[in-house]
Amino acid sequence: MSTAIFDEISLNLQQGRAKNVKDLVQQAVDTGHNVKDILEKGLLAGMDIIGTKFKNNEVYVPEVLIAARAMKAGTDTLKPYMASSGVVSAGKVIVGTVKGDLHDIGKNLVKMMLEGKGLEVIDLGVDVSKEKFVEAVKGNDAGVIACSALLTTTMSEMKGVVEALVAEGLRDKVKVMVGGAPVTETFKNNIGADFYAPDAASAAEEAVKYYKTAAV
Ligand code: B1M
Repeated sequence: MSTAIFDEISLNLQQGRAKNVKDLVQQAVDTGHNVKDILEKGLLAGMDIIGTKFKNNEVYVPEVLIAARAMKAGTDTLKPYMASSGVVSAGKVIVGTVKGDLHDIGKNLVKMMLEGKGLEVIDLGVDVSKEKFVEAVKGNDAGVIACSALLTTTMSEMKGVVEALVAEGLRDKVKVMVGGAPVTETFKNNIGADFYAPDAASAAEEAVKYYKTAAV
C-alpha cells in the first residue's frame, strides 16, 4: 500500500489547507490505511515540522494558527475511528492562563502544540484561579498543569497554584509547567514549579518527555 498520502497530509497541514487535510485523512481511512499511521506519519509529522520551524523563527504565529486549524480538521475526521483502532492519548495536560490575565494567544499555541504531539488537553481558558486549577486536577487524571502568564503582575499567581496544590495534598499527583513572556527558569525554581518552557513547541516537548519518563 502506498504511503505517499501521509506526506500529502503532512504537507497540506503545514500549508494550513484544512479542507484538503480533512479530505485526505478521510481518503486514507477509506483506502484502508492504519489510523495510528495516519495520525503519526501524516498529522503529527506535519505539526512536528511546523513546531520546529516556529521554534527556529522560520514561521510565525499566523502560520502556526492555520496549521493548527488544519490539524484540528484532520483529528476531528480521524476521531471516530481512533477508539476502535486502539490509539490512546500520550497523556493529559490541563492548560490555562492564570487569574487576572486575559492573554491567550500564547496559551492557545501551547495547547495546539500539545495536541499536535498527541496529548489530550483540558483548556480552562483565561483568568483561571488557583481553585479552578485544583478542581481540574481533582476531576481529571492529568499529570501536568501548564500555566501561562503574560503580565508581571499576574505571574505570581503561578506560585499560588503550586501552593494550592500542596495545601490540597495534590502536589505529588501533578507536575506544574510555567511559561509566558515574563516567566523564566529562575522564576520557576523560586516558586517550586517543575518545568519552564520558553515557547509553545518546547512546552509540548517537555510534556512529552515527562510522560515518556513517567511511563518507564
Ligand atoms: Co497585553 N500586554 N495587555 N494585550 N499584550 C503585553 C503582554 C505587554 C508586554 C505589552 C507592552 O506593554 N509592551 C504588557 C505587559 C507588561 C508586563 O507586565 N511586563 C501588556 C499589558 C500591560 C496589557 C494590559 C495591562 C494593557 C492595559 O489594559 N493597560 C492589558 C491586560 C489585560 C489582562 O490580561 N488583564 C492587556 C491586554 C491585551 C489585549 C487584550 C489587548 C491583547 C491580548 C489578546 C489575547 O491574548 N487574546 C494584548 C496583546 C495582544 C499583547 C501583546 C501585544 C502580544 C501578546 C501575544 O499574544 N504575543 C503583548 C506585547 C508583546 O508581547 N509584544 C502584550 C504572541 C504570543 C504568541 O506570545 O503569549 O508571549 P506569548 O507566548 C509565547 C511564549 O511566551 C510562550 O509560548 C509562546 C511562543 O511560542 N508561552 C508559554 C506562553 N505561555 C506559555 C506557557 C508555557 C510555555 C510557554 O507553559 C505552560
